[in-house]
Amino acid sequence: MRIGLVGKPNVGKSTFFSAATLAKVDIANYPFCTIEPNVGVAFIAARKPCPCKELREKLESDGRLEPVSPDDEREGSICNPRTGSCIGFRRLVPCFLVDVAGLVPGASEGRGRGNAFLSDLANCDALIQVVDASASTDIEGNPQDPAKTPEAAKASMSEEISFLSDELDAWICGILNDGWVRGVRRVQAEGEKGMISFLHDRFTGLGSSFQSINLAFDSFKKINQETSPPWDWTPSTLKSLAIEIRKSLFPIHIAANKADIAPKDIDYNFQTNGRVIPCMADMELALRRAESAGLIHYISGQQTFEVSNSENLSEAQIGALKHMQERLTQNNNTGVSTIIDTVLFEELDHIVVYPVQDENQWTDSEGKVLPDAFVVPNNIQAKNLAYKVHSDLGDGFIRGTDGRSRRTVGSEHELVDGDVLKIHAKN
Ligand SMILES: Nc1nc2c(ncn2[C@@H]2O[C@H](COP(=O)(O)OP(=O)(O)OP(=O)(O)O)[C@@H](O)[C@H]2O)c(=O)[nH]1
Ligand SMILES: [Mg+2]
Repeated sequence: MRIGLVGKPNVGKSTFFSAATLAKVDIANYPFCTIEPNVGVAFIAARKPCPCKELREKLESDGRLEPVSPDDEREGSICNPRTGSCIGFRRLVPCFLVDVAGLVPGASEGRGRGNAFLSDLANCDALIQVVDASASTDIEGNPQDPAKTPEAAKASMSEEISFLSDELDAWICGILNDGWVRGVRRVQAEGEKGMISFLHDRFTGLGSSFQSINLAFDSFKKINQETSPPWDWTPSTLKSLAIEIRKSLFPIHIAANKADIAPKDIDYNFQTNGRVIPCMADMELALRRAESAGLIHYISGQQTFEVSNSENLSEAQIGALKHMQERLTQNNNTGVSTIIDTVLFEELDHIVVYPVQDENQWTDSEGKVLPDAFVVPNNIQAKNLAYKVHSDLGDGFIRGTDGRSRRTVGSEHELVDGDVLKIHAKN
């Protein structure tokens, strides 16, 4: 799973990236600070509590485990995650983020870093467009006076949103145009099937699947008024096909960043490409760093944090923390993990499942409890999950055992969020 961070320069993409991944990257108040893309892993909380909660309850009721002690650093969690972590049954699962260079109008024609920027997005499953809710930067990312009214801020955000989708559309349209003559020949020979396989071939480099191309082509057919055969299609018909392909390959949600210095009372619930979620990336970064340094206890996504040891803090630090708490109270949270969570679990409809080797103890061969948490498409079939764990496990798949009901399940059994599954396979 890979989410791309896109947008004009100087909006806070790298700040968002660094806050979410805690990777050190260059951040600066001038355009094109980032040139080569940064790739990192963000850890996001699974929506359901880790199954180690049920395991603990069972062990406690059997008298095999003492109740959680108040000084337990893991707040009751008893799993052993191989990646990520679990505290208080809040299981963190990995999601790749890509922070790319800023895009400027004309990128698809080679301005800025041109198509190279766009290729950085090729393998992303979804995009988060970071926009400047404060309008303190112009469309090319140069600092300017911030917007004074909510209307001005919204107009500026809308301009950013439409310029970015225009650039993506132009890029996709270019790829489409490039092979169109060949594509049309396939349509002449094979009809619609030829069109679908042409589009699929054309966009595999961008991560297309038959499913995504079919979806795009179906919605294109609904809006396309032109009845002529594809070899006679006008540029504007091709453009509308490109738009549907873009929507299908790159669903976009909007992080309205710098909400801390944006005009008050902006209604972020406006109609656009995707959902708009107000963000304060640099506050998230400051809080996450303070948490790492042991100064505060902060759980990303929450509206509040606790100061661990105020004696070690300077006056200035205490003042800054107080200021951040006020902002957090006003805005609910920093928005950073909220938007990743929305993209991962709602837009991309993914779930978290736990393959184990022992269906009774929920352990692997070394006795590690619930070591793996896989982020997979909702309703994934048991055999497909086996392939994600290891290709041998998929090839040799015999059956599965549901960790809760202990029932045997077949290769086509569909998994739901939080499932624990033992996979039986030939060696
Ligand atoms: N007030 C405020 N400033 C922010 C926020 N997020 C980032 N910034 C500032 O915005 C400026 C640009 O941040 P970057 O993260 O470098 O922006 P970018 O989008 O990666 O920029 P390029 O790499 O040049 O495209 C820096 O001065 C950040 O400190 C925020 O939530 N609020
Ligand atoms: Mg950057």
